Amino acid sequence: MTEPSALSQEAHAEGLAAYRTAGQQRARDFGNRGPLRLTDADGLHPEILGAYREHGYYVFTGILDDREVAELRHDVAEMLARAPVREGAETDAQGRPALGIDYARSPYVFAKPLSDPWGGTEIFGGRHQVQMAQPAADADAPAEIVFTMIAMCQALPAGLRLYGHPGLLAIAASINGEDFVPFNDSIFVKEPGLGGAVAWHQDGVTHWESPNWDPEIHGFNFQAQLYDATLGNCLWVLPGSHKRGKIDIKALVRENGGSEQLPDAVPLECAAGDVLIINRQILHGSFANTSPDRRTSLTFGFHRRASVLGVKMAGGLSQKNPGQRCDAQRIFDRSAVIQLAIDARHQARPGEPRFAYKPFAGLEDDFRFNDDTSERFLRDYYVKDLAI
Ligand SMILES: O=C(O)CCC(=O)C(=O)O
Repeated sequence: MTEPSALSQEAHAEGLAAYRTAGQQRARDFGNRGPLRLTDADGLHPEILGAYREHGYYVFTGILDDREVAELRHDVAEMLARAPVREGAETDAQGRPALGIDYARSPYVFAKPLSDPWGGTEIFGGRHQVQMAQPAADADAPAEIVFTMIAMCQALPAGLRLYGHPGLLAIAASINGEDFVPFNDSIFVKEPGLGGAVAWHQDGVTHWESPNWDPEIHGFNFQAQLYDATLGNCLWVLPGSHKRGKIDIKALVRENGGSEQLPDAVPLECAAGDVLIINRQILHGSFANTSPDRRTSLTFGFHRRASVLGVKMAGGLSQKNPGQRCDAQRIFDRSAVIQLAIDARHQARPGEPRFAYKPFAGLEDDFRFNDDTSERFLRDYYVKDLAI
């Protein structure tokens, strides 16, 4: 049995207060945020692309309209309500069959409230090298909470439509090329007084020692915010660290007197409807949510095709059998989710311009979103995530 944490939630929040305020000022100095601006050719504006490439992140403000935010909140609430009562259970809190019992893999990842389940472990290649502080949860808190959820495109109708967002896909094409391919998705659920920490880490497993390594070889993630991501609960990044290669995080923490409050990092505060992007190689993490505010972040990423083709797949949230070599068929099948998402979005928002996804040019009619294509390409799509 583990000892209960001696750190109260109040002490945890107070201990971070000065660091947060200083970080907020640094973030303001960087800027690196604003509305999406595209060129006449529908590419990301070169100023934004340059800022992203330089610092490894960017916050796009006001990307999702109120309707989209409301639909996503509704669907996420429904998914949470349908979670199994505990890990491995077959029914939800209302006794209904839990969502995902017929999925290839349960979409729910559980953890102890306010814990850092990956920090200091070997999970995901040991990338979360140092565990964050784990404050004590309230005495009446549940023994375990939903920490993150996968299968966004299958489980959430609005999540699939988000995946087909023309502005976001234009960003993906500008960064990774018009033949860009998917990575994976996960929804971070950070309820006040319950949501856990994600230890400082760099994503990416495969290419650190590749002869053709470069700062963008492990792709990037979007993070769409369904509620304001506040100073007390948001994601933090160390600007520019995506260019430094693999960082010895243990040494960084040691040199920082053992403190997880890494110097020079910045908090990525967002309003509901903002969507941030982070280079997967940037050093990033988040603290246990001892704030009064909920954060729900839909996280999904994209790669360059050349980063995954012929490459052995790494483990990941959705990957049971890492080590398979990624071929063109796997890329095609997994990328079909993008094309179905574009069509699902078009059906719901016929007046909005549709993104033209180059790898499916000419195949649009075969990849309309309907029962047949859902069964063929959406069911358990995440087992084909392109994890590197
Ligand atoms: O949003 C968070 O708190 C963690 C996100 C993260 O670690 C990731 O996307 O890799």
